[in-house]
Amino acid sequence: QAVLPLVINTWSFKRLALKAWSVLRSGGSAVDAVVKGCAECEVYQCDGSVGYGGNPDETGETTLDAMIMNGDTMEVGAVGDLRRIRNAIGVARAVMEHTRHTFLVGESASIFAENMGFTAGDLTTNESFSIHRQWLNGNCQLNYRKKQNVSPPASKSCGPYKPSARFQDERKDRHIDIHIHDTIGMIVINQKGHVAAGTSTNGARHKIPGCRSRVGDSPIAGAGAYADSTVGGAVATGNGDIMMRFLPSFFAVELMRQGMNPATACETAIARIKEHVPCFFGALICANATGGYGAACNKVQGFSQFPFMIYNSELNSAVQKV
Ligand code: SD4
Repeated sequence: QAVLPLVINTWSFKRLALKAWSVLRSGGSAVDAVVKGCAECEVYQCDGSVGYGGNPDETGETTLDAMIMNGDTMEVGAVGDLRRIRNAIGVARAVMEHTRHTFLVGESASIFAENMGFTAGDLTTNESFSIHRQWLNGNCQLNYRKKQNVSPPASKSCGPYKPSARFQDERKDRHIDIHIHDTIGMIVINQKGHVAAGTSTNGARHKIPGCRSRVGDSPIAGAGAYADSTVGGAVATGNGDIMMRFLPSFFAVELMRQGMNPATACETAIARIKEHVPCFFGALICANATGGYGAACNKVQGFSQFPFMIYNSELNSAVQKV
């Protein structure tokens, strides 16, 4: 028997599960619930990894990635490297509902948002400023091979980057600090079985900025999130530079389509990545259209269980699970 509606989100942030549930209760759609749930995290800067003022890029600017997918229509709206606008998932929704496009990035996304009436402002805070200063003083060595004979940069950038054999090796299995890396991902299935899934994040800390911007997995359909109302939905968090190559959310939904239960679908999709990149940091949550759910993570760096929030009609409140 179906246990619907269902709200499920990555990590142990309760306020967005409560928000999404209240949106459903007041007659909102699954898309409304995901968008308003994730927006709650953008406002409250969950963990510093969502919304303004977190994970600055290597020039110190915070930029945002987000997407929303409607599992009834298979429409997607997404933004990557969004600047100046706090409500990234709202802009993603506007892309889905007001354009014939799927994914806007960088300045185009920001200008589109401004034209749609989203408030623009500086996404930097004292905290993100000081994270950036500390990184510059530490030689910018987190994401790139250490440059030879270079003192801490006075400039705002750590580039240019020259690929080297060593750099290629590191890329295959790069160690990423899990504490600088989170995405809010949410799946909502309403009473009628309509599925929506979405994500919002400020991405990886100290990513490459500007015209060569790094965009993570979170706004990519099938990587960060996927929804199909005939099957269910999935959302991912973790090292997007690795995870986007395997489209884990799409893969998990397709496994559920073949009859796999959500927990096993999550584990199988994580295991596929692990075959190629054993130490990647990442997790996936899945839900099927009858309200079954599960989660899996790659057990590395002392990260043995993945916390997520669940709210359904049986629990009748938002409960943290692992
Ligand atoms: C990214 N996947 O941009 C995002 C960040 C994240 O847990 O989820 N970290 O790579």
